[in-house]
Amino acid sequence: MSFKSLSLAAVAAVALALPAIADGTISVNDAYARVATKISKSGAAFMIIENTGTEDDRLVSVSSDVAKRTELHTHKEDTNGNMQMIHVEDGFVVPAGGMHGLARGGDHVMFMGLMRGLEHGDVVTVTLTFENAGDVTLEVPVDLERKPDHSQMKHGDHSGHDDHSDHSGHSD
Ligand SMILES: [Cu+2]
Repeated sequence: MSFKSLSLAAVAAVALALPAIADGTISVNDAYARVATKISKSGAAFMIIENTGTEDDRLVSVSSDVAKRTELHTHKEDTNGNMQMIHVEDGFVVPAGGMHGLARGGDHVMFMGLMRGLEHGDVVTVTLTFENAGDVTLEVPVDLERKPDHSQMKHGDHSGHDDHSDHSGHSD
């Protein structure tokens, strides 16, 4: 009996811990958004996009009602060695059976002209549009405590803060 309730609890815990949005072939993990300050007019979001399908897919655009414009960006070094952000019109390929990471210093979702100030713990709704999978809408928590980290696939690395509220209740 206690064994059964224990395993049920374990199942529930796993379900709650799943941040992924799946449409069958695309799942998004470890999404978070950042702003430099509470009054910043721009911000960015990062995540791991996984393609479990058998065909390559492509993230072609992104939208959000949190900003006047939301674009797919990357960082490129210019001829003077300065890092510049550029709008990637072609989007990002997510290979079949593979993943594409959006991370600080690299590819990212860019919010330009934020409609409101974002604070740690806020949640923004972002819709990713894929060439094959279509729209994937996710609730992205604003996480201002996350350190830049190039090994984001490493799990069990959440630094003890627990401000994940209930992210159910999509607006559409
Ligand atoms: Cu950008």
